[in-house]
Amino acid sequence: MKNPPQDAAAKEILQQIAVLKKEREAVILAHNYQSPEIQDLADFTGDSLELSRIAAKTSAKVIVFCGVRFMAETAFILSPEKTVLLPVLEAGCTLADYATAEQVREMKKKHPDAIVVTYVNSSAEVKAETDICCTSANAVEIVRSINRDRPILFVPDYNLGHYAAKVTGRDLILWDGCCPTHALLSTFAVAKAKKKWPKAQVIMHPECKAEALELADYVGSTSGMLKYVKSQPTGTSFIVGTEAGLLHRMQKENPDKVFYVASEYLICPMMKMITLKDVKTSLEKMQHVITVEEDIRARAQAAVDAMLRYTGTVSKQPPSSVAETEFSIGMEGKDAV
Ligand code: CIZ
Repeated sequence: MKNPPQDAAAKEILQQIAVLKKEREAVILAHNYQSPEIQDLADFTGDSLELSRIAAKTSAKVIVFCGVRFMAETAFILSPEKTVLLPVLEAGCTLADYATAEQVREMKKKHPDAIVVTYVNSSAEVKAETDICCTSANAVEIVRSINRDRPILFVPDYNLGHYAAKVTGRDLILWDGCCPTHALLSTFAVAKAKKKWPKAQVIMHPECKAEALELADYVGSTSGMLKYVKSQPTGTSFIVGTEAGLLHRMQKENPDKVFYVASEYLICPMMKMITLKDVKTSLEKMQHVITVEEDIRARAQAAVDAMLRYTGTVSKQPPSSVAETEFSIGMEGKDAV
């Protein structure tokens, strides 16, 4: 049951946020994994690719990024003239922490011909060592677009890399990192959910382990899953194998369908750190400002822009001082990077 005093308090905070947002000329972006109240408050909700595009295009002076640190960093990388705020500084990403710039440089020495493809779930320093970034929405497309005679080092998510390798038939050099939330989803848990809801389709995120993905009817990013469920007939039910925050948006946009989370453990503690009060305080005190040192930012921007160019959007920044990467000549497919 709802608690009326709490509702009144939340309403008051929401009003204060609306006033502050106007004063600061701010836009609020929320990742699909954020808590329902944060998703409902945001101007835009999406995956990291969609939010990167919005961050690159918005005319707002301040971006309040309700997500985790690498996402706020990416927004700053694309829009250094804006103030990017991360309401909770401790909201990090365990997957991103699996790779340091130093480790990537070491791997590049071992594989000097390799194209470095880095998942956006990575630090700015790691992006700066990268040829082209990808998200879970375009990892397959990006890998497929690289000339077959070039080896590919895929950083830092083993499972996403493994999935992209399987779909494209490419032999990738994989990094030993993972998202603990997704990697913990076992085949046992998925099989149990299937037994409980036998008519439901199983949709899963490619950060899950390969053996669990074998049980899926559809594999895709959060935006891919949202599109997929929309395309299915009224009354369809789904077992959802990704962070539970996505179910809020799925149910809101598809009231005619039924969603079950594949496991009660599909909760990323980092993604759940930001509260309404944090957003208000963030706008009030203009905290926590996320910046990236210029040399690193410019190199990271080249890698993010390479991805955005490939998927049809470039950041508004003037071309970075970083030279076009030589592999661009070797790209196959549509607009070569
Ligand atoms: O790319 C993203 O935003 C992540 C972390 C997951 C997804 O599939 O949206």
